[in-house]
Amino acid sequence: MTLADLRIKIEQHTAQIAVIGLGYVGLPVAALFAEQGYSVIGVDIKSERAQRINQGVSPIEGKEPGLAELIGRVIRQGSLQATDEYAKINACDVILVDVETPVNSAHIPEYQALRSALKSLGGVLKKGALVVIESTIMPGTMQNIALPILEENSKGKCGVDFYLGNCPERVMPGKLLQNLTSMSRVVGGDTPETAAVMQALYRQIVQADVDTADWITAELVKTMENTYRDVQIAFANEMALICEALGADVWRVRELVRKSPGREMLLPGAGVGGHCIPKDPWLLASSVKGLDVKVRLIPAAREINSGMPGHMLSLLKGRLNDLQGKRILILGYAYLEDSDDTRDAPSQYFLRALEAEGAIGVVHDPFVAEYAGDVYSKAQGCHAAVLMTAHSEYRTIDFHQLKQAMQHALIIDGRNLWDKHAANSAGFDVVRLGDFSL
Ligand code: SAJ
Repeated sequence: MTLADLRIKIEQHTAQIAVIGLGYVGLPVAALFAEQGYSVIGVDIKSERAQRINQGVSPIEGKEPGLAELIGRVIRQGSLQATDEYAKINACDVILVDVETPVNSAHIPEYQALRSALKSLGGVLKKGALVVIESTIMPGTMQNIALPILEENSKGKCGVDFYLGNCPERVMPGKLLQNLTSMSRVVGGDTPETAAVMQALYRQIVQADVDTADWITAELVKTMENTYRDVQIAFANEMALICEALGADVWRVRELVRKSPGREMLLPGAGVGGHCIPKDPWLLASSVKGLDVKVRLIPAAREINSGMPGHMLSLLKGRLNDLQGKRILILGYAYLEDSDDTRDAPSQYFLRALEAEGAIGVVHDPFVAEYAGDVYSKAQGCHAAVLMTAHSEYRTIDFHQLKQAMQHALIIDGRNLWDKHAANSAGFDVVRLGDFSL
């Protein structure tokens, strides 16, 4: 099959599509192509996950508007089926790869899942098929890892026997379907002709720009956009530390800085968590390891942001000094407000540091089942309340009721959620991150 043949099948919706990895990226994208009338086969090594999907049940946690209904619909229509067997995708014309790409403790991606998926795919790859890697990868991965693994295992040649592209995902928990259909995408092809066919494919589900590029450009866009955000947040955090040292209020300073055009200063906070922002800067930095370029800003920003949970501990110790045996209420365990996603959450690091000081962390989070419940009951006997995640529920907390429950009226606000004076008037001593103004 030539690229021209493939393009026709894509435009006629007769192309058979496979999606490898049915997680929070792969499953929604499989369902969206199935909804467009394509026959889609999802592959996941977790057979119980495949079974649940075949029963029309979404295994994706958290509130994802429209996703469960969409999965149920396309399963009932028979346009989506899930399996744990790679053999079932040997007739597919397009294969999307959505497996995880974590980094190790040295911040290097080892790609176990990606290597295994591409090795298995290579063994069943149909001649003339298009393979698109959607996972976030280190720039250079397409050329140095994906290409050789696929050529070796398919015994074919890229650009002759199969085509290979990179289309980085841009999803966010809580808005998976909305993001997949409304955010622009970059499609990097082994050749401009491949990129053009990828553009035709993604235009079937994306109502935003689909921009063509080469591999390295597509790889750089995704890792760079998240590194940009990490550096921006680190700037805000360092400004908070400066304001504390100078006895100023970073929140007031930030408000006035933002009045200057082009100064969209982001928010200081108790830390930076999630599945993308803490990881992607390391993917970008690793791409130039050993090359003649000094990467200083990226690791420095990572050091500032990953140091924020520790800074929250120092704010606490500044008031309680000895934490041994103290009960500390931790408000928020998810990494993001009004989300149940706890991946790489700052609260995990804060809790560990707290326990290392001999304190007892009492965690509350309305979105995380094991920590949900009545916040005032959790506050019973606590010596301080530390706000780590700005869940909306906390905005309207009753300071008087909270004070009654607690043994000591101390609040550390890591997200500028509360009006300091309201908490003061309820009798609380309030320490707000970045605000040492009198
Ligand atoms: N955070 C701050 N200060 C800020 C913004 C965020 O401390 O000003 C913290 C959050 O509390 C959280 C972490 O950073 O712990 C990440 O927050 P995020 O708003 O960046 O949310 P994510 O992790 O879901 O990032 C996603 C990314 N989207 C994709 O990878 C497709 C990112 O590129 C988006 O910019 C971001 O959502 C977004 O704009 O919401």
